[in-house]
Amino acid sequence: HSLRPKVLVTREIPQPALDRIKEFARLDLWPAFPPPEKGELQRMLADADALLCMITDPIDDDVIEAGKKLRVIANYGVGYDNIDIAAATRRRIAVTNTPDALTEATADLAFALLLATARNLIAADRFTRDGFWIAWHPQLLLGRDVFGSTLGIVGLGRIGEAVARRARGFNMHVLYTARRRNPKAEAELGIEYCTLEELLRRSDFVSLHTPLTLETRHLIGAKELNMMKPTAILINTARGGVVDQEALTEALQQGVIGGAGLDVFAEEPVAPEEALLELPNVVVSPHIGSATVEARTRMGLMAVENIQAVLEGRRPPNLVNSELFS
Ligand code: 8YV
Repeated sequence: HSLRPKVLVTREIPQPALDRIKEFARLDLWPAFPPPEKGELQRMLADADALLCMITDPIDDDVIEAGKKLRVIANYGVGYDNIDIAAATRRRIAVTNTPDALTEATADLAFALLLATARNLIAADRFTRDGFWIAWHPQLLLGRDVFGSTLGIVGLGRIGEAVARRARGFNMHVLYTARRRNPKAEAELGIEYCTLEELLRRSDFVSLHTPLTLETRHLIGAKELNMMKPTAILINTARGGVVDQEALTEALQQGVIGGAGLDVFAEEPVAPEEALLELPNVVVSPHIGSATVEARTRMGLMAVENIQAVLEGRRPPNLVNSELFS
């Protein structure tokens, strides 16, 4: 029995995924709360063959070094900016992620934030509950048209494309910018490629869908915010680091842009600064892009499938450091 490999899981993920692990390995599940700190993670990794971790677990060189037996790091999420990929690759440890599993859920949330921000939905809910609805006024809680507006998508990967598909139903004109043009998506979705600057200047809504990399860190700063329309709304369900959050707060305070719907922040998991929260034209959520029962279950099963593949000596289906197993 003790010969079975050990899989360390840093948070309670959906039960079907935990059950699957027990079919081929020993499960070492970190208790519900608080999450493991670096030292504890290192200690627990000492005899682990596989690690299933989250975006809020920084898996740096030291943590990877502590995993003497470690063969695979399965990230519970599509973005893996929390993991030092180069360090893992040097030690020939496979890193995997969970693409596809959360594409539609995250695109749904991007649209939910877009609609909620454009139509002041959260303020309207609070207004109604708090007993302020004592008269009707034609200027009460005026928002902005979504139907027929222009949407700019920054980063046309799986999630960006899924957002573009939704935008068709709202008769939106969709602009996109990406590292590479995608003629197939242009033809299929009727979307228009342009530079970031042109996209920022023309869009009523700008939605971010890039990974966080050295190239995309603070991609949207003061200069870019100034290119946007004063009525434009910024949506971020990607990574907080893609936006210069201080510059965004300032732009919102000064009316440089019209509003923001944010699921991700410069620092997580903590509430963003009061200066941002007190703005009436900002809607926030605590990184719940993939938070549906279905998506999270798929993510769990996918991560476990990747772990099992590596432990059985097979190439995992969602390998990030593709130079391994080549
Ligand atoms: C996860 C995410 O909830 O997939 C991603 O990149 O940010 C979210 O789906 C998060 O990574 C938790 O690990």
